[in-house]
Order: sequence, then C-alpha cells, then structure tokens
Amino acid sequence: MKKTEGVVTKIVSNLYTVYSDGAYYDAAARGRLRLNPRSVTVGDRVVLTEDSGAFVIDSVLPRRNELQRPFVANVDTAFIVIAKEPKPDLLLTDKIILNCFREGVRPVLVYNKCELAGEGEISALERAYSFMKVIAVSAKERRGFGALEEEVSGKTVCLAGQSAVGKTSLMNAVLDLDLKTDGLSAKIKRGKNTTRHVEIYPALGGQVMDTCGFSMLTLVNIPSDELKYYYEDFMKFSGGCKFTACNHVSEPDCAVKKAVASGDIDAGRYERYLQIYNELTESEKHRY
Ligand SMILES: Nc1nc2c(ncn2[C@@H]2O[C@H](COP(=O)(O)OP(=O)(O)OP(=O)(O)O)[C@@H](O)[C@H]2O)c(=O)[nH]1
Ligand SMILES: [Mg+2]
Ligand SMILES: [Zn+2]
Repeated sequence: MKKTEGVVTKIVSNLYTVYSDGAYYDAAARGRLRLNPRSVTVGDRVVLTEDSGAFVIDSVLPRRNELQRPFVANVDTAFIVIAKEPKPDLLLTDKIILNCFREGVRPVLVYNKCELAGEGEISALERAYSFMKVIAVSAKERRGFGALEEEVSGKTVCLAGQSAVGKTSLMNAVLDLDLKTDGLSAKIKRGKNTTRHVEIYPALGGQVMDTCGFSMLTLVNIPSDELKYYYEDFMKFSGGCKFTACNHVSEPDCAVKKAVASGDIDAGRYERYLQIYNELTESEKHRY
C-alpha cells in the first residue's frame, strides 16, 4: 500500500478530491472519518493510501485553523465579500471577522459590484473598517484584481459571504472559467445559494476557495467579557475608560462610548458590538 500526503480541494457528497504532487485524485474516506461531518473538510491536509487503484483518505493531519462558516481549514486569509446588492449584512460581516481573528486568519473586506456603488459608499466603509484592508472590485468590469492578487499571492484564501454577492463571478473573471452563477430572486432580493460545494482553485499566484453563500452565523466561542479585545478599532480609546476591564456597555466614564459620540468610532460597528455582546451574555446565561 502506497501512502502520500495531499490537500482536500473539493468535497461533493462522499467523493473527495485530493491534490498531491501535481495531480488530483478522487478518493473516499475511511469509515470512521465519515461518522463526523466535521472530520474532513476542504483545505485539510490528509494521508492518502492507494489500494489496488482505489484511493482512500486514511487520516487528517492537525489543522492550523478552521473557520466555522464557510467550514474550511488551513487558510491564511478570508475575503469577506459584500456587494452593492444584496444589501450588505454587516452583523454577519462582523461575526465573520471575529471568527477570523479568533482563528488567526487575516480578514479582508472585498466590496464587489463596485461599479454600482454610489458616491461615498466605499469610503464610508473604509472609515468604518479602517483597522482592516478594504478592496473595491468589480467582477463585471474586471476592476481591483491587482489589489486582490497582492493579497492572494503565495497564500490560501477563502471567499466568504452572503449568497449572490459574486464570489463565483470573481472566480470566473479571475480564472476565465464558466462556473455557474445566478442573480438575486426578484421577490425577496436574496441570493439563490447557487454554489453547492467548496472548491480550491489555483489563482492569482495562490490558492482561492470558492464557497457556498450563507446568511446566518451562530456566535464564535468568545466569552462576552473578552469580546472587546477583538475590536482593534475600540482599543485605541479604551485606555481612557474609567475601568480597566470596561466592556463599553453601561459602565460610567467610558472612553469608547465617547469616541462613538464624537464619530471617532463608527456608530454602526458599536451598535453591532452591543448586539453581539448581548447575544453572548444571553447564551452564557443558558449555559449554566
Ligand atoms: N453588476 C454586477 N453584477 C455582478 C458582479 N459580480 C457578480 N454579479 C452578479 O451577481 C449575481 C450573483 O453572482 P454569483 O457569482 O453567483 O454569486 P455568489 O456569491 O457566488 O453566490 P452563491 O454561490 O449563491 O453564494 C450574478 O447575477 C452575477 O452576474 C459585478 O461586479 N457587477
Ligand atoms: Mg457561488
Ligand atoms: Zn469603556
């Protein structure tokens, strides 16, 4: 039996595609790996054995990191894709950012369909998310690809975000592919969940994962009183809070709240922080 190491580049039901040494192999997974749906995912490094021409994933090597949604492993960077339409869900965006920081993944905000953006829309976003890189792109007009390439080169990047923001369209434009894309449903102005599996493509000098759109994210596992440490944009001011462990919620003399009032911290970011904080304290109540 021959053993080799490889990376899972695609999973469609029980069929795994593994890239190893310049070639792609179709493989099945050992029975015990099939018991838990989270035991093998795209991005995993695996040990592949060949037994009379059939390939089987024997084991999964330890993950460097994993994202909850999209569920992928071993990524350097996540492109959180939003667009002019569907309307950006910034609560979802902030939760994905938290998930990234917790897992040591670099988050980059990618605003697609930028040719439709109104005056000042992108700069407002850049102000609200000044602690991270924001890249405006258009799959349709092939804009912003140089900036994407700078981020992808030598890295493994996953696309993340709502359905119909144009993740697959970006893959198509960058790679000259013809993967299936689809518009928004006319009635509810939401995506149709067109992409049904995750797949890694060599692109822009690195690896890019196209993923399935999603609209809900349960909370990352962060204790409510540690949430504040994930907000770089608040930390610049929190030194001025009366209490060192201030959560910037209802404590007196809170420098973060003052910075929100003076416009130094984006009010939307703070509102969503409160919402996430409340969701966390609520779930902590039910835990014990
Ligand atoms: N105007 C404009 N439309 C775009 C652009 N990029 C994508 N679209 C359109 O947006 C729609 C959704 O694109 P998809 O690429 O299928 O979106 P997705 O993010 O892959 O969606 P899911 O696979 O469902 O998660 C399609 O109708 C695209 O033609 C763009 O830069 N400008
Ligand atoms: Mg897609
Ligand atoms: Zn405070």
